[in-house]
Amino acid sequence: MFDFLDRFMPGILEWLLPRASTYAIEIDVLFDVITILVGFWFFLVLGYFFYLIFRYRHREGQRAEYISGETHKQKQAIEIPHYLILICDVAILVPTFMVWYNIKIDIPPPDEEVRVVSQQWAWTFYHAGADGVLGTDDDIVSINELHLKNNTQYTYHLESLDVMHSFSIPVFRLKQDAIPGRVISGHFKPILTGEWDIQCAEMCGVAHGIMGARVFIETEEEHAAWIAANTPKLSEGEMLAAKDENLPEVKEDQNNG
Ligand SMILES: [Cu+2]
Repeated sequence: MFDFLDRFMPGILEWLLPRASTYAIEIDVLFDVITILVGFWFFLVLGYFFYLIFRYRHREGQRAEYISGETHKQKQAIEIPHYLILICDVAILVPTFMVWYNIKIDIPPPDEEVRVVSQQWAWTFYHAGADGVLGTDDDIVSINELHLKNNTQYTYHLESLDVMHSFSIPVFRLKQDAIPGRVISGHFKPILTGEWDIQCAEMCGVAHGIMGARVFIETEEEHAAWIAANTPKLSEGEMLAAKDENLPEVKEDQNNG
C-alpha cells in the first residue's frame, strides 16, 4: 500500500534525506499524507478567513448583524466542514496504526542482533562478531560507531546507563527512547550503503547536542573485512577471563573508535 501511495506523494522527507531502511518509505508516506491534508485545510481556512475579513470590512452606515447560528443553513456551515475534517482524521489514523504496527509491534525474525547502550554522552554498540551471535567472546564493541550489513534484518536492544536518551537514525526514519532500567527492542533493515548520522534526540544534559555517532552500512564483503579487522584477539587465558566482569572494558580499549 505504501509503495503504491508513494507514487502520488511529493516525497518531502526523501527530498531532504535518502531512505536507508525498509520502513523509511512508510514514515515518508505518512508524513506526506499528514502534510497534504493539514496543509489543505490550513490554506483553505486561512484563505476564507481573509476573504471574509475583506468582504465584510467596515463601511459607513452599515450595521453589523448578529447571527445566532440556529438556522439549518447556519448549522450546516459548521457541520459539513466538521465531518469532512473527521474523514481526514480517519485518513491519517489508518496509515498511522499500520506504520506503528509495522515498526514498533511486529518485529521480524532477525538475521543479526545489535546491542545499543546510551549514556551521557556517548553511544556504545555491541556487534555480534564473526559467529553472528550477540553476547559471545568475539563481540565487537565500539564507541559512537555502528557497523551494519546492508540488506540484513536487525533487531536492536536499546539500553540507557543513566538518564533518558533517544536513539535516532534519521536515514532509517527511526527514533526510539532509551529508558534507564529497561531494554527496548526494535528492528530495522538497512537498504542503502554509506555513512550516516546517529543523534541523541532526547535532551539528556549539557553535552546532549554533541551526543552524535555514525552508522556505517556496508556490503557483505566490507562488513566481513571490518569484522576480521576488529575481532578481539584473545589468548586462551583471556578467553577464560572473559567470564570475568572486567572484560568489556578490555574489549572497549581494543576497539575504541
Ligand atoms: Cu541526548
